[in-house]
Amino acid sequence: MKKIILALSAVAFISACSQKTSTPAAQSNDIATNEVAAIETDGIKIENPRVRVPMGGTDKTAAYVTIHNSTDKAVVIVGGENDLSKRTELHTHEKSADGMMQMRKVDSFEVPAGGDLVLEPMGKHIMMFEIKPGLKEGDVAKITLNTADGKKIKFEAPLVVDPGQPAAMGEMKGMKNSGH
Ligand SMILES: [Cu+2]
Repeated sequence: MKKIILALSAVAFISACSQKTSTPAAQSNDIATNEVAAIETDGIKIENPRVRVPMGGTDKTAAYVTIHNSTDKAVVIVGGENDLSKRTELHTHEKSADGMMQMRKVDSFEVPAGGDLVLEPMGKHIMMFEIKPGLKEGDVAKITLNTADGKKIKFEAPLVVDPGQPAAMGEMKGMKNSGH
């Protein structure tokens, strides 16, 4: 079975901090640094992983990433863990009956066959509860996502003050600091 090990260079992480658009794939073959994210699941590629630096006084935050699935089978993510917080949950961000945007815990995310799962501010995200105190920009979270068929998707995500906004939400500037 073919194993794909994806290496994300430090350069890729820096660009993830400052740039909202895609990280050039060409950087993924630079394994000269230690900033390596190993992907154990065949056909899965991690792009633009990042974690929001926790807002002052809170012990929770969220992680975002784009996951590409180049296989012909959907990959279902059923949970995960990380080294900076005690609990990791899968959350969506949806409009409730009264019109407010609310986070909601879900049992799974699907990465469609030949498609992407985009986790982003104001959308689906990886919720991190009971985080370590004192985290700051530049710290790195080691995140593992578990798939329904027992595989693990592992990657490292740098902490950033501004994890960006989805393009479709660009005009909703007032909601930029909603936290998730
Ligand atoms: Cu959340």
